Parts: sequence; structure tokens; C-alpha cells
Amino acid sequence: MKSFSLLIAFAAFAAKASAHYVWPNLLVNGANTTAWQYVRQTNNWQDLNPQTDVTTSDIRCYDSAQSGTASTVTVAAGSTVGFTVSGNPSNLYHAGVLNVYMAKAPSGTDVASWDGSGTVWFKVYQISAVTDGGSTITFPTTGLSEINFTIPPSLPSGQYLIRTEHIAIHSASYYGGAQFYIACAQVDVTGGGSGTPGPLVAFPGAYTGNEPGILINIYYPIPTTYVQPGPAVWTGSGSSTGSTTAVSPPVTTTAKSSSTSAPITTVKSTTTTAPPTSTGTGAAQYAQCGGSGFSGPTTCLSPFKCTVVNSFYSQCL
Ligand SMILES: *[C@@H]1O[C@H](CO)[C@@H](O)[C@H](O)[C@H]1NC(C)=O
Ligand SMILES: *[C@@H]1O[C@H](CO)[C@@H](O)[C@H](O)[C@H]1NC(C)=O
Ligand SMILES: [Cu+2]
Repeated sequence: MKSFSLLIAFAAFAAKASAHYVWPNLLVNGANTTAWQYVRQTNNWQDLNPQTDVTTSDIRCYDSAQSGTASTVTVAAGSTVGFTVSGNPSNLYHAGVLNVYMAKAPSGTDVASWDGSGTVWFKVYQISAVTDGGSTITFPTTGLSEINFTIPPSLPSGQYLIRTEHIAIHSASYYGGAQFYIACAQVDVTGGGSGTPGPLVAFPGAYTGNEPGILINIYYPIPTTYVQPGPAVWTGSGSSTGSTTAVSPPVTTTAKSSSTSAPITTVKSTTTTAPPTSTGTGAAQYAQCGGSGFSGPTTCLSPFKCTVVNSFYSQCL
């Protein structure tokens, strides 16, 4: 028993020392940008270590020692924006889940000098874990070297922080064990709409650290369900009712990819169509709709499209 726990301790230490990452590059409609140009340089830009304290103001942008270094980039509402992963290796290596939040700088405030405090953050994108009642749990973010999401077309114009967050839960069975890989970008959204983003949360405040999706043993017993941390994704238009949370249909695969990069898919730019109103049959927005071993519905409710995230996961976007 003793050697077993020593082995666990060593494995945790080894993971800590070698396999971390940061988010230095913003992607704007598929175009790469310079490292830490529009993304605020994070305190861990060299050591790559995660933030593990959900109560610190550094759970927000993790930039307390680096503030004031980023520029602000103009993006049209409806654009595809993303972040690339840099580390050792340069992908989301740890088992974990992803959230992307945005917050609007108060009017008259330059986002470059705004700290993002207050109950101002809403979620615009997530990639959760996939469970099947206790046989397997899989993490579709594993191996991604970049992530993309769409600036909601109905988002009001103005300056925003975009906060990306990978919550690594490979050693999260004790309080403080979850690892938060976070970064904030500065954007000026143009051509927006008149939506009312929500629900709103604060950082710190959004998480206590005791959430079932943050304080979790993913190995034994295998979780029967996974609850994504944070509020529901705001999908545009009025305030979210929380009814669009992705469901997790059964999967049969247990395979994990550690190095496969995401397949190149055709770039979709600025699709400023009518506000999403789900009609017909198929999977809901953000639900899984494909991937190796997936056996659920492979079509999406209109107007969402089944989009390949990686070989294990396609999602209605
Ligand atoms: C992100 O978007 C870029 C271009 O916009 C594309 O090349 C890349 O495959 C996308 N990545 C994912 C994971 O969807
Ligand atoms: C963006 O540029 C960085 C180097 O600054 C590179 O590491 C990364 O792979 C690039 N990402 C894409 C999607 O081109
Ligand atoms: Cu790590």
C-alpha cells in the first residue's frame, strides 16, 4: 500500500513538472497572431504552471505580475475566434474540460486597463466530458492544440475580455487538485446586436472548488455523469434560460489521443445569419453529434451544424 501511494505521488509530481501549457496566441477568423499580442501575458508564461486557487483574483486572467502588455484587436460579431496552446507538449494534454467566458468593459473604460472584476462574465463556449453511466469517461479536449468559438452575432458592440479556461482534472480528487489553465484576450467587437448576455458570474466567485466537476476522481469509481463547471452557455439573443446545456449521449470508446492534432476543416468566416432558433429534430447546440465510437444522433437541430472537433468528438455548433 505504501509503495502504491508513493507511486501515485511520484506520478502526480512528474505530471506537474512536465506537462503544462499556456494560451499565448489569439486566432481571428483563422489568422494567427503573435504570442501575447492580444492575449494578456500570464504569470506562468515561462514556468507554464497552472492556477489552482479559485479564490484568488488571479483565477480571472492570471496576469497580476504582467498587466498592461496586450493590445486590443477588432473583431466583427459572428467571427470565429480561437486560442492556440503552447507547452510541453503543445496541446491540451491533461484530461479536462474547457470553458470560454466573455466580459464587457464598462462604457468609457479601455479594456486594456480593465481588470474584469465584478459579476460581469458570461459563458460563450464549452467542451465538456462525455460519460455513459459509469463505464467510461472521455475528454474531447484531449490533444487539441487550439480551440475556436463564435462571437455571438447578437453580442452588443464594445470592448470585451475573452477568458479561455482549461480545467485539468487528472488529479482533482482532493480540494485544490484541479488545474486551471487560463488566459484573457482583449477584443473590440463591432457590428454587434442587442442581445442580453447571461447568466453572469464573477471571478473569483464562479467556483468554490467543491463543484462536482472540479472536485472529482475521474478514475475510480468512473463517474456516471459529469457536471460542467460554471453557468449555462449564452447562445445569443435574450438572457440564457440554461435550457441549452449539452447532453452527453453514450459512447463506447475508451481510446485517448495524446498527440493527434485536430483535423483541418474548412474555415467558416462571419456567418451572420438570423438568430439561432432550434427547429426540427437532431442534437441540441453544443451536444455531441459524432466521433469515434459515438452512437447517438449525428444530425443537429437547425440551424446548428455538426462540426468535427477531433476524431473523438463532433459537436453541434
Ligand atoms: C480552428 O479554426 C481554424 C481556422 O479558423 C482551423 O484551421 C482549425 O482547424 C480550427 N480548429 C478546431 C479545433 O476547430
Ligand atoms: C500560431 O503561432 C504560434 C507561434 O507564435 C505557433 O506556435 C502556433 O502553432 C500557431 N498556431 C496556428 C494555428 O497557426
Ligand atoms: Cu501539467
